Amino acid sequence: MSTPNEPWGNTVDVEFEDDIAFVFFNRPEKKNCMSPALNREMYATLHTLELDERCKVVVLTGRGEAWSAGMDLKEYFRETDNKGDAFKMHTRDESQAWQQIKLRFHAKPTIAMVNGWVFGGAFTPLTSCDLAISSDDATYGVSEVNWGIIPGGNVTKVLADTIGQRNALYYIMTGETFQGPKAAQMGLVNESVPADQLKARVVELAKELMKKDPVVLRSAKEVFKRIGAMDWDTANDYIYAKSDGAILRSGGEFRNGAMKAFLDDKKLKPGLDTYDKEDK
Ligand code: ACO
Ligand code: V55
Repeated sequence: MSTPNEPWGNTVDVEFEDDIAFVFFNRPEKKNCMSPALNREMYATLHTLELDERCKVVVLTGRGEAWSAGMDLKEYFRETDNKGDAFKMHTRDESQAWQQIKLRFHAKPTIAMVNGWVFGGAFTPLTSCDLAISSDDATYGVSEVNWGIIPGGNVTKVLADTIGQRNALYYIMTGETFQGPKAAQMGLVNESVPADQLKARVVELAKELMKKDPVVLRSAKEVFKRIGAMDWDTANDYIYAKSDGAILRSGGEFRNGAMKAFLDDKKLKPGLDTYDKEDK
């Protein structure tokens, strides 16, 4: 049941396992398409998980056959068409808030675990996740053109940034579907694996991320996501500032311990292994 401290439980669900929060799009009967209510619940859920100690990594996945079939054509488009501009813009903001701000810059590492259908607007949360592992049998489609709109919600932007002009325009203009292996080949996801290995591979990856200094991991991804819009000199200065900031905020214990293990104790090869902070 959902409680005031746990804002999920309706259109979004959360399961904790192995220090991972599995966050589910939870409208399986609607192929997990994103309604205004889901967008609000997803924001509240992700925001809450930033401070939840049971969550060291967020895995975003879907209940049932879909990851997410995109925006809800009925509740997000048709039913907001006649409610006035202010309402429409408010609804859009709620979608952008969780997909492009909260998820993209989430305090914890995020992995998309793509279990099924991914259409249209779902490409935005997909690419907002730091990493993505797909099931081979997941089906993707930039289907907007099939029903008469251009890809909005920054779908075109995220496709240009991930799969490049040739692939992006092909799928934007044809609306054809493709499967997990093609998604991996284009760089839309990191890997595609057989459905029965999907969760195990995601858990393995999450555990690798958990070995790192979380403050450093957060700064590293934030820097990557922000520098695209910067010129060379600004990026360099920003990266130094974030680098110093991360050491200050983390206390530098991990970094200094690792240097000692490598330079003094000769028991770590940081090129080959992650420093184990328990192994002093
Ligand atoms: N918006 C609203 N309702 C949806 C959506 C959606 N994006 N996707 C699925 N549903 C609903 C269906 O209307 C249906 O509702 P009902 O049971 O009340 O009739 C229910 O989910 C189940 O869907 P079916 O179509 O019956 O399931 P099926 O397995 O035959 O097909 C598929 C699945 C291929 C995902 C199909 O539902 C579909 O094409 N969905 C739309 C995908 C899409 O183009 N999304 C929009 C992208 S553009 C954007 O996001 C801006
Ligand atoms: C999409 C379109 C939108 C939106 C969110 O194409 C996603 C996907 C046209 O508005 O607000």
